[in-house]
Amino acid sequence: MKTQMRTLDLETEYKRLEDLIVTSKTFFLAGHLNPDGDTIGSMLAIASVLKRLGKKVRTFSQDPVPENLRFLPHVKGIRSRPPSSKARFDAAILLECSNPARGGNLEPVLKRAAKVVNLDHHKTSEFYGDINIVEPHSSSTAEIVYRLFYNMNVHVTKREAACLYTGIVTDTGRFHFPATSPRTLEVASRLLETGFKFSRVNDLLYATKACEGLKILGRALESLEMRAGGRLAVLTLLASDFKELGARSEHTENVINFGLMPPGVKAAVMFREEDDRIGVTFRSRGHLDVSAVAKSFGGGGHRNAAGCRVRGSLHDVREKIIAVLTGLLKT
Ligand SMILES: [Mn+2]
Repeated sequence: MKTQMRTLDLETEYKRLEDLIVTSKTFFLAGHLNPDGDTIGSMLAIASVLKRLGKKVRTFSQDPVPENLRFLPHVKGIRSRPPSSKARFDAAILLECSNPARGGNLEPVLKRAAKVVNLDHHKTSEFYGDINIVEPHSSSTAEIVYRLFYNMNVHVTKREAACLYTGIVTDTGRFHFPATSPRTLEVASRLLETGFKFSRVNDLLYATKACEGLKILGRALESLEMRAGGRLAVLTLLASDFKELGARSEHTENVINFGLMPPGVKAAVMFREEDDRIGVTFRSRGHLDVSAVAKSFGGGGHRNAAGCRVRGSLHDVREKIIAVLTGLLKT
């Protein structure tokens, strides 16, 4: 692995990856920790195409695939155990990993791989691969993978289309976020033309939720408080809420986004009372940088989406963080 200049010609990199695919026989595919729809969808689509081309493929995710993605074809083939120390691959393709550590403990297998490929759309990518296809303006890695298949004249099957569509629709928040481009919609349209069960995929992704998840959402919404003159929404979940409803913190995914819904809200914060800490999730609109707040409490994230876990009582942590956010919202 060597670090390369960011000025690499993208077309050349695509061509080099195509050549690598043609000349290689064994592939290792890995995504990032806490995998999402884009990581898993892209991985499964590439694995399927490679297998159709007669290649041997090993798919790997150190963390388990989230429950709502387990309907994807061949998802059970994704292993959480790293390959043995004897396993050697002609190519290792990393999806959505700004650096190899994002994929977990991949160092041993990457060292033994003849070539490492970095396929990503995050602008923080470190160009660690022998081949780097990094497109920060792409809505998703799935959109990049579609372009690769298109360049290779690969006909996309219904199942592969369902995987790539899942990547695009989840990463764009259902074609909602600013990274959604005319090209994104064009790719989605081409995928739809394959005739995969579009409505069924949407149903499984967006209209299916565990009872515990629904109940904890209800509890969180009931707790909604408006602060900072209506510019800050606060959601609070107690340890007793989780216990009573049989819910776990994974059931609270996306709950924070409801906090941004009341008109006039600039930021939302959710507090979860956990065993020894308070889990805090932030969302904001526009220029308000909640990652800076999260960072000052030992966490991190993006400008508009961040989180941290803080020691202390719910009351103290809550008041401290609300005070900081209220201060920021005054300016
Ligand atoms: Mn992505």
